[in-house]
Amino acid sequence: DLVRVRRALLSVSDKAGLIDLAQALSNQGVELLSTGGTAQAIRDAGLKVRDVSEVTGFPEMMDGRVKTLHPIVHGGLLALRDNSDHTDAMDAHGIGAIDLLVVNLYPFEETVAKGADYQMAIENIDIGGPAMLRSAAKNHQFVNVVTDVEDYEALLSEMAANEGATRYAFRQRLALTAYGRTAAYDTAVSTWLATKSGTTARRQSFTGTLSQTLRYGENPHQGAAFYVDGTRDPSVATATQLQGKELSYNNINDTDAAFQMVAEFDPAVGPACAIIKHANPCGVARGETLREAYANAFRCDQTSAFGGIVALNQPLDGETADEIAQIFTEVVIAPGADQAAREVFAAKKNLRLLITDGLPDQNAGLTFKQVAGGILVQDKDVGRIEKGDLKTVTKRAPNEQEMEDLLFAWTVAKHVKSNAIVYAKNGATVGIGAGQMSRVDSTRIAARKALDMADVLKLDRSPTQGAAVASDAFFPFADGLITAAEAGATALIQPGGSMRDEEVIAAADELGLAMVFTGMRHFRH
Ligand code: 93A
Repeated sequence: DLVRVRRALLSVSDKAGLIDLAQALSNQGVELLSTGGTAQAIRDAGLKVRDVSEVTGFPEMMDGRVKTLHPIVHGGLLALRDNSDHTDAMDAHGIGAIDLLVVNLYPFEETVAKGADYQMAIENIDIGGPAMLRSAAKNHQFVNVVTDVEDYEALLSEMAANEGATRYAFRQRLALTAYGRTAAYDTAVSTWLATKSGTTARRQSFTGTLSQTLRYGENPHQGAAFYVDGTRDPSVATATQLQGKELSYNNINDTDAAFQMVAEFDPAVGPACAIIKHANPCGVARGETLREAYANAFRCDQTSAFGGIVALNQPLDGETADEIAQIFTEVVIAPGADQAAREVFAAKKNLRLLITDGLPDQNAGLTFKQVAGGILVQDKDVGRIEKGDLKTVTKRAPNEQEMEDLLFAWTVAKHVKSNAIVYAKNGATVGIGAGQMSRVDSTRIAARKALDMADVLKLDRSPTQGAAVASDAFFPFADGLITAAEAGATALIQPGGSMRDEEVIAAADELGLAMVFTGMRHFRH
């Protein structure tokens, strides 16, 4: 199954590593063929190379749209070397075998990401490159196909280990990489066209490009990797890591949850902080300063915050970094970090600091969820409730502070796994109940955790006294509401729409609570 590499065609947009590769191939007596710019670069480095146009007898034409789309090229890639019909055709038409193809494509994704106009994007759709990659990959029994600059070295060591030849398994691995690349490429084009025509949720296919092979998945016995979809919206995928160990699978998941949560709070309105554990907030708060926002968020559940993920809606500063550095934190993500903050964290070698150039877009996008046999796609939950959308259903209407806390609690509840119950006071969560199968359990757990914090903080009453409570979906019975009232809550926000709304409202009136309906629900599973 060994294939000796004698003739190679190189056609690359990304010229990184090209000359080293061409030199190494040339040293081993491999004949080099190449297209315009690639041939020029190789020639400039003093190496011998033949132009594809000379081999095909056709010039590159139509602004390069037609360069390699020729039977001499595709015949050389596709011919079965052990089939006499094929070799006869090669002889009859002067087609020479090509046993190594090195191609990387016009940078379509990068061009679009840079905000290129329509025509510019269209010109960056590579046609000849993917055609050759697919031809060579189909014929991997005889042909090596390299599309990833990172595989140049792998190719050279494979050849070095086999006296200038490659083994079948190696070529097969290259072929699957090539098809993965062309599939991702076409999906990027399709996705871009979908964006242009405004039909994002109806894309024909989805793809991701391998960004990082992870040490393991959710647990050490699970293999894992991180694939990115090429979108440039600020996120854990596009963030720059300034320090700390490599992110783990769980870190990436939790950091995403944290950053999406904190992005609900407009930095122009004021600082906000979210602390996340296992994809659920364990403290979210606003503050006069970023440091205060962190401190307020931390006070919600100091126990859970240990080893958590912290997200901020404004660039990290020194005094906030100081405060965060008081306990063990896995990851901090923020839209920037000043010099003082970087110096504080430099001493904390294990802390991963990620910075972005903004906050995620909370007004658009899609979310994906894998189920056995498929992927569920939906619009991101961009639902937002303002004061004017609310309907007061109790005799008492919320006062100003309650109203503010209701809207705050509601915003947090959107990012808590269902059934979600959030108690908030003075712009900070004081109790969070997440992920329970019964709503009343979430209500109890949140109140119970707040009591625990009262112990830790040596308070003479529970922080839920006078709090506002948000429920991500309607209370099916009055029991949850009664539990919240027993914990000292005075106001509630919930979608409404239960068969027993009347009963729940009556209970609220009896307890002197103020309750508003949103008419919108925020399930999150
Ligand atoms: O415009 S194309 O779709 N038409 C072609 O026939 C063709 N052949 C190779 N683009 C084509 N290529 C691409 O040109 C390769 O995929 C590569 O990205 C690029 C290399 O061009 P140059 O060697 O001129 O820098």
